[in-house]
Amino acid sequence: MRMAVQQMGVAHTARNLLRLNQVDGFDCMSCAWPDPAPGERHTAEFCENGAKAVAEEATKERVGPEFFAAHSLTDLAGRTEHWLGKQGRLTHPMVRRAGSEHYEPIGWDDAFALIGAHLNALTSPDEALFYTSGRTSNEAAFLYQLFARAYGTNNLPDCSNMCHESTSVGLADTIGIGKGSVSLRDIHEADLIVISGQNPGTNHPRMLSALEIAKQGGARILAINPLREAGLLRFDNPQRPLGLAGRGTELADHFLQIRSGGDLALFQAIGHLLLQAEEERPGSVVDREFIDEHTVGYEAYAAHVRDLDWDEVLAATGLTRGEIETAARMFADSKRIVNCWAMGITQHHNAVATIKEFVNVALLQGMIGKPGAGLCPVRGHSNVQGDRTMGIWERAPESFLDALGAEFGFEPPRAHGLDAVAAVRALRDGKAKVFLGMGGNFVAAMSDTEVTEAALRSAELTVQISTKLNRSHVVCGSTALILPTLGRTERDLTGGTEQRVTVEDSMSAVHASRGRMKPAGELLRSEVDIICGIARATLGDRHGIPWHAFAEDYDEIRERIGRVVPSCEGYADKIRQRGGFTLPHPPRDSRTFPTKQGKAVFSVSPLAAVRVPTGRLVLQTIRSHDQFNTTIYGLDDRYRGIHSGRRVVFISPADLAELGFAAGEIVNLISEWDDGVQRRADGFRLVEYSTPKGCIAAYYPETNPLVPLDSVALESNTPTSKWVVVRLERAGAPRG
Ligand SMILES: Nc1nc2c(c(=O)[nH]1)N[C@H]1C(S)=C(S)[C@@H](COP(=O)(O)OP(=O)(O)OC[C@H]3O[C@@H](n4cnc5c(=O)[nH]c(N)nc54)[C@H](O)[C@@H]3O)O[C@H]1N2
Ligand SMILES: Nc1nc2c(c(=O)[nH]1)N[C@H]1C(S)=C(S)[C@@H](COP(=O)(O)OP(=O)(O)OC[C@H]3O[C@@H](n4cnc5c(=O)[nH]c(N)nc54)[C@H](O)[C@@H]3O)O[C@H]1N2
Ligand SMILES: [Mo]
Repeated sequence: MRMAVQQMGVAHTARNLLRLNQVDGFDCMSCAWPDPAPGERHTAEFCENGAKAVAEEATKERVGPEFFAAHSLTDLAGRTEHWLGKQGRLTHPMVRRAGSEHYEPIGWDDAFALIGAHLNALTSPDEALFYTSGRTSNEAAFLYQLFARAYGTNNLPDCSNMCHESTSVGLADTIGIGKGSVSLRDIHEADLIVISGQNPGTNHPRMLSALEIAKQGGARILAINPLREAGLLRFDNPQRPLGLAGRGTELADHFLQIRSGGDLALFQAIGHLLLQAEEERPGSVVDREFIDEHTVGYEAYAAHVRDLDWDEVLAATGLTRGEIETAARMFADSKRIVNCWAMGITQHHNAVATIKEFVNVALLQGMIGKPGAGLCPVRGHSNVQGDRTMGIWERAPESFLDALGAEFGFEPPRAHGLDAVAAVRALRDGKAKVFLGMGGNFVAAMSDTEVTEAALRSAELTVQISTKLNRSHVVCGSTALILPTLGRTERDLTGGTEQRVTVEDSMSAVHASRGRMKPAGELLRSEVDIICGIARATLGDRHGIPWHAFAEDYDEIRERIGRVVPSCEGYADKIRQRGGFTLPHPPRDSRTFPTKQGKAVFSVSPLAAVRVPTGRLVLQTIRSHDQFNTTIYGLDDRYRGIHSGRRVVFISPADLAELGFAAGEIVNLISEWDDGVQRRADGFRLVEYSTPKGCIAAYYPETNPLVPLDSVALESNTPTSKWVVVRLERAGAPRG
């Protein structure tokens, strides 16, 4: 509340927060956790971090032409992400002309014409990149991919490439759809909830309410994490005033303090133990009927995990056999298991294989497509799942492209486009020249900051459609545009009527979102309006796409979504229903698995613990309680006991002793990657912390300079933000 009132004032705070996640209000932009059914919502259906996200957007501070006249690009490039974000909302379209040290105002039509001229001058449409961050509405996302494809490219990298891409790949291969298979009700009804690689207390606080309901119904919770995250172990429900004062619910019944990257080994061991338990008590653990009817590959999987190398498992996980056996017993004794995960799983080299291992264990026990059970990847950005549904995907399926082409009368490009990592390489190598960012902060969010910054600086044109100032405006192409846009909280009067947009949450529920606040400036335009402006200036009447009509009435866009996007028939009508509707999910709805094989797929992955050379540590890069991705709300991380600073490294007492450092010392981090490039991040304070030996943690984005561009997850190409091998150097020691 303190942060909200400081930024928005008291009246705005009250008005805004009470509309958060209400049926007729706006969707919270702080995470993709679903809302309860319309009749079951609280008056205050938001969390502390949702309130901070709203306050950040509804701030009274403004960044206009005077600001840019006063601050050169060199000046701004020296500021922190925290400082940039705190300057306030962007209010004017601004241009940086080639060679200039300053942004200056530009009219909307001139800005659109400038973009159109650059795009039309490219040798090939594949020299342009159309990035999307997951806050973008379904309507804007649908038009953005339509525009990119009508222009001629599938280059649609998005934040998902750095986030849950490993989930999308792993689930699509095994269950036939890259989305989670549970509803909120399933969480409430589960008897075991497994939470791996996720810090819900900070990043999905409303999930804790669901966990609390489950616990009251008798569910047990198994938490798997290198860190003893506060929200996992104990929780005071802030929605219940009494909960705040009390000790709260003890959440986790069993906690496995696993080594980074050890989850694949752990889940193979659990599979092994479940098969063993089944042999001892036939018919009690493994769901034979489900396996026979709905899966392929069981025999090969069973043979693989029966032959388990326990030494490798113990080395990879850092756990004892007893701890793993306790966890396996929890699986064996449960009838309804929900398995949740987030970035601690997806941002590893072996992420896709790990997720397939989650699927293996779920299939073994038949935990898909029945009440109280399923797979629950917890998405990050509030509409990242919806954007993908709408076609923001560099590898959209042929069937989607066919439907798009048929609806709009053009032949979409068929070659796969570039993802986030490939986009940086293309800019670096001079193969891409124009970068458009629909939201987000690509420069700060991407790995290998120095490489990414140089790549963006080499662009001929960068365009950022944004609400707030960030590093991607400051580290820009020779010509650069900032196009200020409305946020979720704001009234959208595009076309002269009050418009609303739609979003999809982590559990495939789609619903409307409508802001009511006065926009931060008179010149702001909606994302939809801006895309239509750019499209008209670039394509003119090409293909006869009615950009003007789309911007006049978003129902026109929804009509087209209904005709192009699978399972969205009648979209415009369906989203008028109170609370929206839920997209079909064949495995969840009917135990049908739309894979190549027509069944759910057991898979076999090799198990080998990765040994890190002595004196080296594995760094994971995480979020503090006071940030949203690259937006830094404040410099504290209350739950981890950190105040007034972000350049800290969490390290175990054992590593401190072995490496000869003392808590409180300042160190530099040097990344070890075999390509001859020195990657370093200097000036971090060592904080003694409970984390497995050899595994350290520090905040993102400050540590992104350490993540090599080529260090990616197999198959999904996601940067390995949770696995960076580093060494520590005493600050002040000679470099080299
Ligand atoms: N307030 C707030 N909310 C947010 C965001 C935010 O920045 N702020 N970001 C949003 C976005 S885009 C996303 S993707 C989500 C991110 O939500 P999270 O995934 O919860 O975010 P991280 O901070 O990356 O936390 C990763 C967790 O995984 C653990 N971990 C790391 N490595 C391993 C491992 O090898 N095994 C296991 N089992 N655990 C591991 C870490 O200790 C940490 O607890 O949150 C969304 N919500
Ligand atoms: N090292 C490391 N790197 C990571 C991660 C990690 O854990 N470790 N996590 C990765 C993950 S999970 C993700 S999702 C990415 C995030 O990558 P991004 O999504 O690109 O980054 P954000 O910080 O969420 O973007 C914030 C900016 O979005 C703009 N914005 C906010 N609201 C709106 C809106 O409504 N409309 C528009 N048009 N713009 C808006 C504001 O200008 C703000 O500055 O980062 C990834 N990078
Ligand atoms: Mo994310």
